[in-house]
Amino acid sequence: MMTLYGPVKTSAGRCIWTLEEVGAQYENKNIDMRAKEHKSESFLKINPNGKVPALVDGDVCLFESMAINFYLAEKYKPELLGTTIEERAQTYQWSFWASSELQDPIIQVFIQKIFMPEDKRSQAVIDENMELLPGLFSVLDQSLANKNFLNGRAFSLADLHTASVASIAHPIGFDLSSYKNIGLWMKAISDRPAFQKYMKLRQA
Ligand SMILES: N[C@@H](CCC(=O)N[C@@H](CS)C(=O)NCC(=O)O)C(=O)O
Repeated sequence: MMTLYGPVKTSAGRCIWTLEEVGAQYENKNIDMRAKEHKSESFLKINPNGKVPALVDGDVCLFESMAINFYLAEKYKPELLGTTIEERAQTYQWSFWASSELQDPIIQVFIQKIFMPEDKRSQAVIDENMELLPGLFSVLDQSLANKNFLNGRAFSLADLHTASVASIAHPIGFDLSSYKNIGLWMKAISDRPAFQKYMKLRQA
């Protein structure tokens, strides 16, 4: 059976969501981040970066959450990649956009607001990154006009990767209510049984 290492409330969460989407059998091994288990000698053999998630599937050992998801989709549910060259291109485009454009400012604010003790918090870092978000979310909102999903046809890893980052807007206090297309898209995603199972695991 495959083993996915890492707590559901970290980047491992998007892999757990994908595992639920593809319906594969898996075990989720918790890694105690507070105890620095991700830096332990045994875990570094699995992911030499000392980060979660990591996936072990027989002889295959992978790090990077989105790469893990591409592997899972290819192996168990290829339609999640898109069914044509054009749809797969959309999946790559949105996955790279989510990880290289949207994620950084969101995570910078998340670190300041959630992890940093109040006396060490930098309002300048919060402000400069929050300022980037309206532009980024406008791009996403406009791209979703008259579409249920990002590739225009069906739910894919484009949606899963982008939504897994966009959903951090709420905990950092960025209001998405004026982005109507994003609201409808998130509602369609939240109706998915695999997403609901993933959310239940997060709340457990
Ligand atoms: N690009 C990586 C990021 C992995 C990552 O930064 N994971 C965090 C948890 S969300 C982590 O393990 N941090 C521990 C550390 O940086 O020491 C991925 O998507 O898998």
